[in-house]
Amino acid sequence: MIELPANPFPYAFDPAHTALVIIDMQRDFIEPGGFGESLGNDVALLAAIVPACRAVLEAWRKIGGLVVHTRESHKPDLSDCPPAKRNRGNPSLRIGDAGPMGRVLVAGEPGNEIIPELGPRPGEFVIDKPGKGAFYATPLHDLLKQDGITHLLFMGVTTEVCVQTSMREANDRGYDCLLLEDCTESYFPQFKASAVEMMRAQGAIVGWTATSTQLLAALAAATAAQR
Ligand code: TIU
Repeated sequence: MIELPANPFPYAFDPAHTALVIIDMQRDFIEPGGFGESLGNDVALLAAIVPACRAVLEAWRKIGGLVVHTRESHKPDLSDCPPAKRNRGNPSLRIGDAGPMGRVLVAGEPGNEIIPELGPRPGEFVIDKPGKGAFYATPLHDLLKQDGITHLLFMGVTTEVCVQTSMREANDRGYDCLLLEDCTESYFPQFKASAVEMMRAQGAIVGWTATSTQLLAALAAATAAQR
């Protein structure tokens, strides 16, 4: 077991039963011209977490941990996109419309890809999800159960939308979840701060939070102890 300082109390996990879940680090949310910007957001804030996410991903790969990437992604015929989702907020570009990075939030389009810095490698799970949560209408829970996964480490965007929804879904399915605070971001800094606080409140009602530095130190200490 590896234990690290976390909020509201230390978090312990066995890497063999833990997955790193990276939520929606897609060009559609992080680069100009995609879905995030079409909703009226300034996308510049989100790119700042990429180096910290990359450091965690590399360390996690080094210890042989399971990696899950998700993409908010719809089928080209939009049969998995409820009209309520497509029309919500009267965005400048709706899901499925052609934008500067291809059709917005549609599988296979350039904007729908995970940013190259965090691109998936063979053997890692890539989950296309039509909702905000990673478990709704996806095979994720079955895949994690087959691999004996009980603990999830979360990174990605945006904190209070897809990350929080996914972490709540995971918590209800019995996983012990840790959110890496500096590896998640929102278009609204106050929403990130509130989401982080509300998830760890009430004795980790949704899960724990820690920094990437705390996780990386714990992984390094565990690796050194094995030598
Ligand atoms: N709009 C917003 O903050 N987020 C999303 O629509 N999707 C994700 O969080 N991935």
